[in-house]
Amino acid sequence: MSEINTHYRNCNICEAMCGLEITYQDNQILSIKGDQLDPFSQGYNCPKSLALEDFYTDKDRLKTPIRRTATGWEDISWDEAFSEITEKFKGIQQQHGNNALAVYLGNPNAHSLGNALFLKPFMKSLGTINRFSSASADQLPHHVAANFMFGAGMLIPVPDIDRTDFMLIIGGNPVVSNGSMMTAPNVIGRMKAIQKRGGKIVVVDPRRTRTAKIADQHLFIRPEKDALLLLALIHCVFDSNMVNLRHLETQVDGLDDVESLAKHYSPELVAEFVGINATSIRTLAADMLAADSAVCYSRMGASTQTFGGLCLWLTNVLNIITGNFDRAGGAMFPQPAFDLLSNHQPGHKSSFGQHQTRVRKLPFFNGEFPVATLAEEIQTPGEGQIRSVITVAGNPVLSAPSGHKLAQAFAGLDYMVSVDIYLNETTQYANIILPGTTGVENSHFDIFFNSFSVRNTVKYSPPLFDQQPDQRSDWQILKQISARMLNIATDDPMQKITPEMLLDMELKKGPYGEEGMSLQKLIDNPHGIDIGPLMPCLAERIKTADGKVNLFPQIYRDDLPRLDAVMAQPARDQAYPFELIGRRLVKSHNTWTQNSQRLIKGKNLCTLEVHSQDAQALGIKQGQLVNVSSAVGEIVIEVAITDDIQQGVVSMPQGWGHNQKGTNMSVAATQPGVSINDLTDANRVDMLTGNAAFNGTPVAIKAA
Ligand SMILES: Nc1nc2c(c(=O)[nH]1)N[C@H]1C(S)=C(S)[C@@H](COP(=O)(O)OP(=O)(O)OC[C@H]3O[C@@H](n4cnc5c(=O)[nH]c(N)nc54)[C@H](O)[C@@H]3O)O[C@H]1N2
Ligand SMILES: Nc1nc2c(c(=O)[nH]1)N[C@H]1C(S)=C(S)[C@@H](COP(=O)(O)OP(=O)(O)OC[C@H]3O[C@@H](n4cnc5c(=O)[nH]c(N)nc54)[C@H](O)[C@@H]3O)O[C@H]1N2
Ligand code: SF4
Ligand SMILES: [Mo]
Repeated sequence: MSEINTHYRNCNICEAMCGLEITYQDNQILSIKGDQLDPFSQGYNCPKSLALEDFYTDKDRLKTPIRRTATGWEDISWDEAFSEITEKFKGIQQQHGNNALAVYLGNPNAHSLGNALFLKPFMKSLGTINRFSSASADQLPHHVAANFMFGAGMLIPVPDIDRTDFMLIIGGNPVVSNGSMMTAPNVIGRMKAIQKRGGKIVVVDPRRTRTAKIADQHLFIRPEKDALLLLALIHCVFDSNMVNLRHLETQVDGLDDVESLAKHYSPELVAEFVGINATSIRTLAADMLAADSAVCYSRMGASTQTFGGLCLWLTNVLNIITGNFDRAGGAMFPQPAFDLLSNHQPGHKSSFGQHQTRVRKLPFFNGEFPVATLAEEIQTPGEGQIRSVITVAGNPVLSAPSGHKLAQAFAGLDYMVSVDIYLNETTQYANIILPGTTGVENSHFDIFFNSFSVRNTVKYSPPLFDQQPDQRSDWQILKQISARMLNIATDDPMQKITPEMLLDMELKKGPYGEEGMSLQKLIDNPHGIDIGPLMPCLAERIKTADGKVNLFPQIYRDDLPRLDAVMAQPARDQAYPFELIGRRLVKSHNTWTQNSQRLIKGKNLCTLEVHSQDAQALGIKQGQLVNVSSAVGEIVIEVAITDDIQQGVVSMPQGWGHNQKGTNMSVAATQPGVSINDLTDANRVDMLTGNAAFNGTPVAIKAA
């Protein structure tokens, strides 16, 4: 046995980028703790990070390629797998055109240095425009707003949580999720610090979440009415003559147009629909305006709904007109050491709507189509039909809207491949599964989350354990498929490129390159390097052609009649009188961490939260099983009665439903839960952006 060693790395599970201190001996992990010396997370870590050990040792995790046979699965060599896959892909593309092959990219890609760097050439080598990803089940409206207002989809303003005096959180539960599109390790500590310095936090959510419970004020809102609330808040800012663009006075176009629009949406007009009375709306606006600095932060509750596009645009508008943009304590742009915008020319023509999906005509953006359309694009015959799919680190059967229908679509494909570590609800339909290394076996650098971070920091982590000779990392798998698709020889110099080489190049060319930023510098500083708080930088970073913020892009103007129409509709669907929303749990991450015993042990948490008065009216009791149905599906789930949810709204966790035959996640199967996406309807989308609308899915409930 060798001696006990210590390794420092960032956790790769969620967006918070927590620094970890891991002690190990030979190839065994002994302990995982928060790294006190990480300048950003300062010792914080959450219970999920301990499971990095479990994913590493998991007996169910795949280590070599497997191929589906008539009776089960067989191990095959990497070479055989790559040969078969590329031969099949080429055959299908020759016969049906390049776009007959589609790619689905899941969330862990964003947490992987190698995947983030090699997916672009991988896509190019496949030559298809059919890319789908979890982004359109998540944050697409954020990117669309950034694209049209600031000229680049990745130019995302983040709340300066460490300096703000007033934080309005709309549809986010960062105390549980640890923050999203807002990388902020120990977000709970950062929130408490707002209150300690005399600031205030207000949460707008149909559920009294853990975040709402620590906030100074919680306002229950009806699902999917946030755009109306935001318009009313903007109305109040104009109404009280408090518009103040500060240093952006000459840099914002469209202020007058926003003013004429907002005139119409008084708090009195929207109150009934939103479920918040006009006085409370006016007080909320006044509180925000009275604070020295303030920020409105909207997340999943605002983006995964039928008006996600409008919500994220209006959130930016509110921050801008209250003088809380590009300013300490407001919404600010990070300046990451690896700058994804370094090659982005101002005035670059956006790809939004360049193509449309074949069946439903939803827009293409940022290299992809909405995942809500994937099943129909596979199942609808005709020119351009998708016949083959490769999933990379994604589980859309559980994560995409109407996932159960996507399962049927996958079952009918000519050929499917999955790059994944588990035989799960999605990968079971693959002909071949290619398992990459994961977690502590990989090197780590957060390309994306540094771009959404509340502080500019930078950190690289090498792999903790070497990969075994018969293992491949995801990026090696992607590269090998690319090379074979393009018939590139194994000794081609391109084949020698590693993620580290590309990272070093980008760091040197990035904003701190001249100050000596490089991979070596990061290797020499294993706890990470603090660059400092976010700085005003709009003038340098904005990518619109004229360098101005477009406060009222045309696409939103065109979308507003759809919002107005809502106010003319009856509030409830007669057949499906309840509105279903999702919830995240502290100890699970999306669909894939449930094979860790330490994370799933304990009582069943996959329950349907129902308000006590609704339960009484329905005659249902705590712990009872109920049948929940929607326009597309039906599940049976245990009831949890609570008053922490708005009447008429019910909530269940997302990411569950590990009860399917044909999967091999043995621990997850002991506490399988049911899938919320057997109920969510792929036909419900934000028509503007194409993002899935999970929130407010109409459902009916009856005793099972
Ligand atoms: N109803 C509802 N649906 C939702 C949501 C919701 O709130 N409500 N949330 C949405 C959101 S925000 C997201 S991001 C999506 C997530 O959607 P997905 O990305 O499709 O789902 P994940 O559970 O993240 O799936 C990760 C997959 O990657 C595999 N995996 C894990 N680590 C690795 C690795 O290192 N390499 C490889 N190759 N594979 C790996 C896992 O086995 C799993 O199959 O779900 C969305 N779906
Ligand atoms: N523990 C844990 N952490 C995670 C994840 C996880 O699965 N588990 N997933 C990670 C991922 S991929 C992401 S994208 C982030 C998401 O991070 P968050 O957005 O913070 O997470 P959610 O819990 O989905 O928060 C959405 C909130 O919106 C509310 N809501 C639902 N409908 C509406 C509505 O119509 N209007 C309003 N105003 N609110 C509404 C819900 O009640 C919920 O509280 O979390 C990340 N972190
Ligand atoms: S909060 Fe996220 S990044 Fe931090 S330890 Fe937990 S899972 Fe990992
Ligand atoms: Mo996500």
